[in-house]
Amino acid sequence: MNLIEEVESILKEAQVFLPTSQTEEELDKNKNLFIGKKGKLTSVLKKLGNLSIEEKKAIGKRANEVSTELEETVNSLREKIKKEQLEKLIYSEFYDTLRPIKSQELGSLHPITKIQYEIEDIFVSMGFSIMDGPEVETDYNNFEALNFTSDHPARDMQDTFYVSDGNLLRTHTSAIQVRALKVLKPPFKIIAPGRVFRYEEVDASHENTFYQIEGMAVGKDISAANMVYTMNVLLTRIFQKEVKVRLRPGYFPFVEPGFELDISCTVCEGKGCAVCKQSGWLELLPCGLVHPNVLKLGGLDPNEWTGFAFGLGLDRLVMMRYGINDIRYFHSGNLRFLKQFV
Ligand code: FA5
Repeated sequence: MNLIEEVESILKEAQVFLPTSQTEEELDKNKNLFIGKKGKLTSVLKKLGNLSIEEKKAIGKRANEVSTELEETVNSLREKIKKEQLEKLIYSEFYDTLRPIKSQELGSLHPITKIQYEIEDIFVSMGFSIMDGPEVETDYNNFEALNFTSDHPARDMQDTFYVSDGNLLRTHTSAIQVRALKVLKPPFKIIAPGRVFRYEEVDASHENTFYQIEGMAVGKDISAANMVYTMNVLLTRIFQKEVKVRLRPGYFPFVEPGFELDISCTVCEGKGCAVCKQSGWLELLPCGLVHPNVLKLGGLDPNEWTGFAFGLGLDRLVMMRYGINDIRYFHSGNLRFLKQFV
């Protein structure tokens, strides 16, 4: 084989061999076998020494052409390898979010959230709007504007977590009454569900973090009868039956008159248990007519406007509905407990 034939055979061999490369590294290694410093083409050129100038020129020219052609082959093979690798990567990382999953992998709403949504529906059907407020509140919204002056003894009824900047973790959703009076034009009817915090000794019916739903209606000639009717609609729809309730006087600085609506304990059917502290009754729904001072601080004339307000303890309502005998189950993370409500 003369040298020009050798060059042609190197070209042919390379064109068959280079496409077998699987990776860029392999391709580079294979490329060097043909057109690298120690490659086959270079070793042919090393043999040119004894040939005539014309022959050297002809073989040199052809060797250059072959080298360029192989360089182009390598470039296009490199692109092909890159594309294939990208496709492989995309395919291996592709996650089909719509593929069917096992039903037991699904989570579900917490029983407190479920009842919250139910209550929201009941109140929305009665024309109430839903309001929200922050969990870290000002002393003014949580106490002062609700007629608790700074030295008011009623502040002791709600042991409070204070934040270092003087704000506090709201002890009740009543703080949202103040926000409602600030931003809404009467007449209005709102409910405001939310998480509240108290520095409480935890027991079967007391948590330090629990849920309330506040309600407030402000308008002309709103009376206690409107309030009792609204509470009755709520409880009948939640319990799906007549539940025994009692109304007794209750004291809250922001309502006058104030009431405690108690419900006959559904855990022990009124006989007495740890949840109702053996009394047969559970304090569930404090309520009353909005105090004139609260209306005044909210910028309304109490001679013109009246209203009612209530603060429902959501955790205890859920306990009564399902006969749960300890409030601590709710945040225990006990799946056997939670799965009962799926
Ligand atoms: C209040 O929080 C008043 N803001 C309610 C109110 C609103 C009165 C509007 C008048 C007008 P009280 O501290 O009683 O009131 O709490 C209300 C309800 O929250 C209670 O009836 C009870 O169901 C629930 N609750 C109170 N403390 C706890 C606790 N530590 N753990 C679980 N639930 C609680």
